[in-house]
Amino acid sequence: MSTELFSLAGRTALVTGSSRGLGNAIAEGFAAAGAALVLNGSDPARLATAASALRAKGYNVTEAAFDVTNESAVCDAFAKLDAEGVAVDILVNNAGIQLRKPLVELSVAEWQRVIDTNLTSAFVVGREAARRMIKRGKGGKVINIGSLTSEVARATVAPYTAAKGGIKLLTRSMAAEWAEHDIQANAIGPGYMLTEMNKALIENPAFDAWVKGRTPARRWGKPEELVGAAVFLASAASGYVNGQIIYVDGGMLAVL
Ligand code: GCO
Repeated sequence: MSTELFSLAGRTALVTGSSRGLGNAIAEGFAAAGAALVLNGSDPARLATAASALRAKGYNVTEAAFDVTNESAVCDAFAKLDAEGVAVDILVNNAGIQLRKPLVELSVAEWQRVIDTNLTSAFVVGREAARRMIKRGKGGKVINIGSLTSEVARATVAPYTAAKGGIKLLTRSMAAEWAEHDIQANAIGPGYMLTEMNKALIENPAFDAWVKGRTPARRWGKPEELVGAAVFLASAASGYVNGQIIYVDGGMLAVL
């Protein structure tokens, strides 16, 4: 079997929230598979640093600094890419935040900020990308980043869980409407990964022990361990895969 099946050569991938963490790891994996990159982040300085690091490795990187929760900023960013002749073939809706707080202490504003960042943004950015993919008539790929909390809940992360549960069914909704345009919409559900967002958990001995005990692999996941699933879903190898979520979680969801 040719590895061409997994090549992203000639494709352009936009990964939201790709200045660091899971998004940056996925973006670098795409570049190594041949894709040109559109990196996104809300902090222009951090985005520029991330872009420089990838360019230093010889990769083709465009920077798109925009806040995924701001619809007009998203639309302006896509209009700018249009003007620059940058056509997004692969979209990864990765941008997300975490807020750990009991429901009874949560404000509506705090709830809304998580929902807007982790779920609504995937709809808005996905809509803008899909409009262009459909118009171009060459198909495309949408990969939404879910979570273990797309399936199960953990106390104190309710807005994140509600958003990630929504991501699972938004992915299926995207598949329902866009598959006929040869756009495959799927998701990846990372397990407990070694990221900045999880720093407080990683550094908490009791939580660290819980993750290692609860996960069959007996360890946290590394961001680069998402690259295989991401490249699969971004490549021709997944041309007949729609509406699925692939868990990269060391087996945590598979066991009690
Ligand atoms: C938490 C973590 C989780 C992980 C991940 C698990 O507070 O429980 O942040 O949400 O980040 O989403 O799949």
